[in-house]
Amino acid sequence: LGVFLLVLAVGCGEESKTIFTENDINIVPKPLEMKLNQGAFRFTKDTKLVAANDQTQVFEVLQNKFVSAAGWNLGVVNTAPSSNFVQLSTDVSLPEEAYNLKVTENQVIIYASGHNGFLYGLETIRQLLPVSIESKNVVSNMNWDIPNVEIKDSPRFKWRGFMLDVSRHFFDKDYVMETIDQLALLKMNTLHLHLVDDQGWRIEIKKYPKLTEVGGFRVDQEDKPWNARPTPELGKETTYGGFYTQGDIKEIVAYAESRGITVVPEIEMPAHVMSAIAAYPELSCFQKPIMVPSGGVWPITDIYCPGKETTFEFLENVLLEVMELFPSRYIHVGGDEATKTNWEKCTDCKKRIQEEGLETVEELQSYFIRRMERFLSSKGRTLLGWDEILEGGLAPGATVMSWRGVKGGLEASEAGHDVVMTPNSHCYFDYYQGDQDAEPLAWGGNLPLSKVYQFDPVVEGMSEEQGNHVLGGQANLWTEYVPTKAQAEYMTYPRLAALAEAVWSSKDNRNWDDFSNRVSSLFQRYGIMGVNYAKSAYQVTT
Ligand code: TNX
Repeated sequence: LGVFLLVLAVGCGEESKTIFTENDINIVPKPLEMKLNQGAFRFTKDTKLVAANDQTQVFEVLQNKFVSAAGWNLGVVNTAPSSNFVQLSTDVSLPEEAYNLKVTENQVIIYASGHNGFLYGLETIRQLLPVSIESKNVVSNMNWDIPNVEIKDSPRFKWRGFMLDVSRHFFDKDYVMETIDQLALLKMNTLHLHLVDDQGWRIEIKKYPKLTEVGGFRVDQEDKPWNARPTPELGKETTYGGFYTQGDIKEIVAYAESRGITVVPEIEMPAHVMSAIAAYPELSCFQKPIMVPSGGVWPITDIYCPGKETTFEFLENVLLEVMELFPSRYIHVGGDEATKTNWEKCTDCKKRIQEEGLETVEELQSYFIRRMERFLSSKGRTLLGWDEILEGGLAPGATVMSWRGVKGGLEASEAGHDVVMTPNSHCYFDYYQGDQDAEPLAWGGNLPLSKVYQFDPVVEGMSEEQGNHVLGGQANLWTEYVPTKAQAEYMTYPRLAALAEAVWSSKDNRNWDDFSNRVSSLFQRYGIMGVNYAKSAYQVTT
């Protein structure tokens, strides 16, 4: 009978499965624990995806991959057949975002307590599959095998973020969606959108239409160093701009949610808001008409006036619309780089200082942020701001994003506040990643892949208690010198992979040589997906 079955199997065209070794496994970020067993599971056109009805959406990414790369529409069912299936199995004892994966000859099971854990288990399966799974065209003669493994995995930090500055240059909805896909591949869970800055207001606010009609567009000026548009016609003024409608935002937020990602909006205040003041000059101290600048303005003195009640009414109305659109617990209010010379001269500001018993304009900024914090917390949200919000006294309940190195993070966590670490030394993707003469124009600085890899959100000098206040880390892509999607991808990948591992993997599992081996498989995936990653990363490993 044995011989008969063997002949039958060969006769049916059953090829032997791939034999995997440790070197074939290139998961980024590195899982917590992994054991490679002998044998493999083979996906076929009959493989079933098994889950309860309310979980089936989780399969979307893998399903789409198989449709494109294999031409198979894998069936989704509620109960497992006897073999050849991938099943989601709820295990409430697992922490949020954790998952266990067990691959055997005939079945694959992902254990998790909820949505994100299942998503991450499936992203791991995607990375265990041959890189051709990323293909947009059907690849024939492929064996879609994955090794028999047992993986136990969970993230080190709960905030694994990426910020995209859509103000200095505008990136359309499609690019934001693509970014979400790339974040999901790396098990990142937070997309911070920098929606407001001097150079452009990028979110529709129904109550104040001029914010986008006027503030969403600028006239490029050739002599401005930040005017890095792709092809400005020399000698001619060109209008540059764009914004997301509320409909676009709803689509982005829903798509991100389906991929396990929270979108955190940033509405800058009191500075970096010339676009808003260009639209509504009454928001500034002296109501001087200004234009949306096309390039850098320094110092930033055209800022909101905290002397007038109408400024706060405006901001509260804006935030009400923003909160309607973004379910995120955290609302980022910026707070950085406000030069307060107008506040020193403004009668309303002086009056406010006196009435509130304040002494300095720094304390007036603190008053400003505290008011916003009270407003946001009355709506059940948490205020998040750049580390300048520490100046003049931090608002109770505020969370701090430490960007000017780690000082702000140390100080805020010491005072018992939560922090997100995003020090420019390790997290600023607008910095050069290789030899400045060979690289395209960038902001400055030097941040090769290997340095991103060294990033640790918990820094020297933090007590255990302070460490517990570190929610995680985040990379920021400021786009003064990033005019196109291709350039944005070039600055983001593969550095985002290094950052993802820094915020996901355990400290013990982090090893640069091991990472650089694994990342080459990711390069192949980026290549197939058409992502313009920085190939120069190969040359800048030290
Ligand atoms: C500082 S980081 C800024 C941004 C610039 C960036 C350039 C921060 C809160 N403010 O406005 O784009 O440096 O690296």
